[in-house]
Amino acid sequence: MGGEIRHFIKCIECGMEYEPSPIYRCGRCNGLLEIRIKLPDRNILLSWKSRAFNVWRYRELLPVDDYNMVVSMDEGGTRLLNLDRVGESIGKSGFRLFLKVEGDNPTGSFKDRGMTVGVTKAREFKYTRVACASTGNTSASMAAYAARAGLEPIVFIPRGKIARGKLSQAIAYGATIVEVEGVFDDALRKVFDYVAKNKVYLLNSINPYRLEGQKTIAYEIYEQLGKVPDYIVVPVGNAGNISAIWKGFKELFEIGVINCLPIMVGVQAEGASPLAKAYMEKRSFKPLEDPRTLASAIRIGNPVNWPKAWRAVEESNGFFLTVSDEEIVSAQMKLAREEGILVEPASASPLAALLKNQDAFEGNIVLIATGHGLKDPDILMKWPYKTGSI
Ligand code: AN7
Repeated sequence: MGGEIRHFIKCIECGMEYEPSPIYRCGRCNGLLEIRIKLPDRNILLSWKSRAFNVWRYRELLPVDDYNMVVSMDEGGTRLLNLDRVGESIGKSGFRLFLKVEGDNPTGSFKDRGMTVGVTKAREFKYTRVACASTGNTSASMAAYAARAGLEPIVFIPRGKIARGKLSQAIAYGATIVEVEGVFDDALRKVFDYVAKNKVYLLNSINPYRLEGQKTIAYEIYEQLGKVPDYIVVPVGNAGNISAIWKGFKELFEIGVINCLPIMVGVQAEGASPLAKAYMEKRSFKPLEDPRTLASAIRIGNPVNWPKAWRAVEESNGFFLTVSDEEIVSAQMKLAREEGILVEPASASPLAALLKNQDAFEGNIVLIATGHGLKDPDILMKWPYKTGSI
């Protein structure tokens, strides 16, 4: 693949179109941007089948024209495991649970799918530095991909509020760490300021290229299940991932690979649920000043991508749910102790939401486990456990 440009950028609010370029918001109306790919026809499935199971298997649907530029670590291709034991313990007939294990990715979270595309674009656009604000996983992922590309990573994090596993990764991969007082939202404001004044490429999920990598979760689920699931349940923080997964399914539908779409369900932690609450209460979105939850990955009060996530849920006839910290930890323990799968707290929120709202679901349900359990060891050390003497 070379030469021919197969995508453009479009504002989701006013429809303004842009050439491929390093922009983050519409110059006319300040709306969020999305990538529009010139879609191939459904025969593309055959090419996919002959390739390795990873993000770049789907390269025709990714906004990179020169495949030689790609910065990759064989990300994606994560396991889709059944949760039959958990399913049986619920004791409800007519449904089957699956978990998409995104902790399988190179740095232990779904962010790697976005970073392989985002860092590739940074290189194409000739940046030498990349930056992000992060609750942890984005910083770990960006730092690793930047290292692999020979770029300089700068991460803005809320001081004292990111899990140890994640901060230690960012340090290990050589990021410059900028600690910001406050919460994630304060760090995001700081990084917006910083990239406006410096030649640094921004790799938060407001960057529409990053979300393109993340949409491959949808393609993989379709291929692994052999059909479209009835429900996709996703933890929501900055609200990029749920938007990306929905975009992935819509593209498969437009190509004609699938003829139905899943219902999208977004889950937020009760103390950090500005989007879920606004949607459930049928009122307009208002950011939350002081988000609180032990699921630090999704401790976000002003999700940048809320308009995209709102639309994803609305278009799919889906809904938002909230779960308490106790429900999150109890779901996290259930996954570990009944299925042998360790995920981080945010990633257990879909199971917590399902356990709490069983009657809202039926058929094949895919829960997205966004990050690995070892990311946040301090939480695990507080779990009760049996001791024995031999
Ligand atoms: C494990 O790393 O926002 O709704 O800065 O790490 O797309 O934001 C992380 C988010 C879910 C929410 N699960 O995804 C960051 C960051 C885990 C996460 C989310 C995050 P979005």
